[in-house]
Amino acid sequence: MPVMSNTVLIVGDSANSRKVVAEILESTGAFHKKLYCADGRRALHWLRDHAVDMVCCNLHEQNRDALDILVDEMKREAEWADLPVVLFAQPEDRGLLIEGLETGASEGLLLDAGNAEISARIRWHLKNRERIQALHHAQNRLARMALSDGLTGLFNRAYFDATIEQETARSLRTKKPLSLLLIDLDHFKKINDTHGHQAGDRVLEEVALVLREQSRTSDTVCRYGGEEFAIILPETPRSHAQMVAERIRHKISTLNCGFAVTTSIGINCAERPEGLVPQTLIAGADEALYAAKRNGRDRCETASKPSIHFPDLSFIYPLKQVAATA
Ligand code: GH3
Ligand code: MG
Repeated sequence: MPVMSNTVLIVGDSANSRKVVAEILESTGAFHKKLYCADGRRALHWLRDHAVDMVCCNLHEQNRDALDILVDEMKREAEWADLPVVLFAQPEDRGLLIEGLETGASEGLLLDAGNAEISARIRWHLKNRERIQALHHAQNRLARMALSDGLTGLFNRAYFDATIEQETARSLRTKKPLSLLLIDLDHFKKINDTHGHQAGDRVLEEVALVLREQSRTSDTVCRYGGEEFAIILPETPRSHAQMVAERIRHKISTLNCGFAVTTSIGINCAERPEGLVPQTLIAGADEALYAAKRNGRDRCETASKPSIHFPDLSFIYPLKQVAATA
């Protein structure tokens, strides 16, 4: 049987109880590394610091509560929820194994079950863990694909829509400013028509690189539409957003694509975000972008109106008057 490259964490409250489990596991050939600890609390420390593929516990009446807590904690942490926990017990403690399984352990084995059965069950759980991990990876990859743009690797419009909502809510809560840049390539249709669609695609990739390089990790850089990009800048005042926009405009105008590439950028900032809604922030940036186009392109413009949407409360006044005269 080939030795598999797995790590097991053996939990038992005496050196002898750990040794018994270690010897049984040795015969399975499933582990190249064994870690040992005495109780559930230490087990959680090991799990935090080491990549472990399975937890095996020697269970008896005295440590059942501590191991229950360990299993419970593991099921609550997403990172450990799928880590197999195998309980071993003496034949007279079969009842404890059943209780352990009900608490959430993956397997309960009698210490005298025999090497063949133990080995088969341990290997099944390791394989099952591999399958679950592969599923998680596939799921993460799909989630990334669903939220990013295939050509530039930037976040896509769906991600932008969700993030602008989230950042607006955060900005309302923290009362910190929120800025938005809308960036549109100038006469991009002409670039496509003159140099071909593929050259146009390369320009979009180059521009995406500039946007990434020029923004902070806390900013969200998205492909908003065909040749339009958006950057959400949390906790960023107007003057800083203007500086970033100008830097981006300049960098793009100096790109070496074999032909001139320029952009127009619309900036909007909610300095005091009371009453802010995403639509107002976006509309302001959009108006500023069109002003940049109108004013000759290859330039940045900032929305003049504050990005605050105060609800119309005029209907309250007649009500107040009625209340006052009642
Ligand atoms: P303006 O300066 O007013 O923004 O003019 P423009 O030509 O950039 O704007 P317009 O909206 O007329 O044209 C946008 C062009 O962007 C048309 C479209 O074919 C091109 N485009 C959109 N998405 C892609 C893409 O993924 N790849 C390439 N190569 N071109 C794209
Ligand atoms: Mg354009």
